[in-house]
Amino acid sequence: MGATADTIRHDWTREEINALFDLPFNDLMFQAQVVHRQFFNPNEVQISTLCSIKTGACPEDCKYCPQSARYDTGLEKEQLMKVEKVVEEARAAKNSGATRFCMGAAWRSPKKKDMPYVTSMVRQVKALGLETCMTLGMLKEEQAQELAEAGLDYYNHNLDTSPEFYGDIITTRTYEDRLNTLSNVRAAGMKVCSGGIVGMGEQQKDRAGLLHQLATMPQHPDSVPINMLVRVEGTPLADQADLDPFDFIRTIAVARILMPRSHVRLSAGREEMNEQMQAMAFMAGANSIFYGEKLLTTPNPEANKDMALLNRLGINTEKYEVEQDEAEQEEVLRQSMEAARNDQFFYDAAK
Ligand code: SAM
Ligand code: DTB
Ligand code: SF4
Repeated sequence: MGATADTIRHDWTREEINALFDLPFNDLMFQAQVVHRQFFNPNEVQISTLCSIKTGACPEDCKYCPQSARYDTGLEKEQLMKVEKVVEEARAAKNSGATRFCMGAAWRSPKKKDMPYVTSMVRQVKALGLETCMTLGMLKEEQAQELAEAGLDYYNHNLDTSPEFYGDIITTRTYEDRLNTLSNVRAAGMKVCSGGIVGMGEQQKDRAGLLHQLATMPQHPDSVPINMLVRVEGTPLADQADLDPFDFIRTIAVARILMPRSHVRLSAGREEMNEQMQAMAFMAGANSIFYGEKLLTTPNPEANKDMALLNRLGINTEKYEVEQDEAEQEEVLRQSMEAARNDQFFYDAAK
């Protein structure tokens, strides 16, 4: 059933997806490798660095999340980070080898007053020659357009799990809300990053249900993060039982087969995985990682350990080509910083 460029399917059925999950492990891995090699260089991974631009005190009740105001996880709540500080972190991420900078905010959705700041972050981070990604919660059509106009490359908004299991995890926003945000992001012309979390007590049919939703979208998400639950003390899922590591790898392999052209990200949870398991995830078709010592609020493997692992596996990092040279990028950065200072001036004056 080898997929080719003109046989990318959007009509996968739940039965077909369940059948992939039920394959003997080696058969599933083989199929995933065959598909992976048709669409990607199997020895290349894309690397993204995360930055929490607004931490904690989130009004939503996602049971896995250390940033929800409803659970006491000992997290200091913070204001929206200053644009200059974000740019500084983006520069450091670039210098340590990341090609995409993902900015996350613990919001239900951005408020009107936040938009000039976040669009200014996008312009300035982009001017450094990095790809930009944001995850700010739900977006209305106009907000998606504003971000797209600022040049945002990717928007991350996860479906998290199957429609059936979703209500056990989040009650403050619906599955439909999430699908609406994703279609607003697509309509605005940005790339979609959407995936989910495994290890929350869901069943295999829920992992199949999540991938079914993603793989039957009119256009597959360009990037599909598969997170393994990071169990954080104080959250309702803190004592969730271990997930069988092979079930995690199966989820990656099935995602690879269903969405051959998408980057599948071996996302949160690597701190708990040994190197063999990470290597197996790459064999199953994962070709992107979060890189840098911290995810949003929880630890991630050290950058030099990751580089050492990639070296040992003969895996190179994917390049991101920008059209401008360094001098032109610096000039764009200077101009956008100046524009940002003006925005700030008008914002402060209007307060
Ligand atoms: N507040 C925004 C939202 O939820 O849309 C953006 C930030 S939120 C932290 C982004 C994603 O991180 C969530 O959708 C979830 O998939 C993932 N996430 C959060 N906490 C996690 C955890 N403990 N383990 C694994 N993934 C997690
Ligand atoms: C995604 O799918 N995983 C990232 C990113 N998108 C924003 C977040 C993982 C968060 C893990 C828990 C934390 O560090 O707070
Ligand atoms: Fe808030 Fe996002 Fe965490 Fe849910 S996942 S509590 S929306 S920060």
